[in-house]
Amino acid sequence: MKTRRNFIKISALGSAALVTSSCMSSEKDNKTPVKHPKKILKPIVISTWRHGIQANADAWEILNRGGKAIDAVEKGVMVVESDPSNQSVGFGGLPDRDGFVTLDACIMDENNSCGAVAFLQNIENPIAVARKVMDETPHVLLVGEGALQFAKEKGFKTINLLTKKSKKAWEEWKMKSKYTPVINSENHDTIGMLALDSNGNLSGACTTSGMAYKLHGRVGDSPIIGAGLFVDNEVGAACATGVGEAVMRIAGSAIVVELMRNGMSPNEACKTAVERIIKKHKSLKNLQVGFLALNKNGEVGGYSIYAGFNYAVQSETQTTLLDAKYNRERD
Ligand code: SD4
Repeated sequence: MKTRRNFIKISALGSAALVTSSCMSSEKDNKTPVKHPKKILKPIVISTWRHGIQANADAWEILNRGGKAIDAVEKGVMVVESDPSNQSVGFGGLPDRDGFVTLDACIMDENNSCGAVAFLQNIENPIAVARKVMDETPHVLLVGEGALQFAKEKGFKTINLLTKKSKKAWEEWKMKSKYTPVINSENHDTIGMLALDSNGNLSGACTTSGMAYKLHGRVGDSPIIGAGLFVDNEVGAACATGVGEAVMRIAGSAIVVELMRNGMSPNEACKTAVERIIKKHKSLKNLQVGFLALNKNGEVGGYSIYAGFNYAVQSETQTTLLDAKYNRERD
């Protein structure tokens, strides 16, 4: 593991502190107000949860030397995919109810190009396969055996993704679970990452082993463009974490971007999307969802149903973990 950067925890700062806001001032004659454009905070990278701190650090190495957002987000999330101690993403992820670790990932750049893989097994870095789908095929999404075959053709090595620790957790789950997948608001922590590079271009990546002990074959929101991730270089980017079924039902990340297009701040857009999920579900028991957003000015925001969602921010001036605002405390 690489050395972590100096790290300052700042709670619930919100986007305001990150960007110099627009101001009105007077021309020489003191009559005509001139609107100064917002100072754009770039480059900047943000990602979901505490594991985003290290991921941001890796992405920052690219952004800080003037590299592209798409390369930064791919490299950034790979560090979490490859970390065996992380049981919700990539290698070491918790398996489905039959003991298979199945991975979902997608990536999207400033040209609306995108690539994704779903239900992919035995590959350590699904995001890199998604990038190849984007760059080297006319398609957006490959799944299962076909995705694996494609990865092998592109030279990816196969490995066993199920670590001893995750196998043990699964065996314990089997003893008490009666083979029934349960939605548990703690058993899924995707990494979604959004970046704005020094050229002002946005990209995003999202990767996960999905909900622990899910039905074999289940695919969540994370590889679905518009649900787990969406980027529109004219407006902003968004990603989601939490119960993927709820995110897919409202096309979550696409909605967040559209709300920003209509003038909302990243925080307001995430909040409005969460409120839509709340409205559409009769029961919110264990239904944790969090959205993260970044706009063209480098403003960031996050919002979740329940308290507890946080996200990491890295810019020239900040290395922080922010607690997202939320709708309610846990039941
Ligand atoms: C899924 N959304 O598979 C993913 C899991 C997750 O934070 O995000 N966790 O439903």
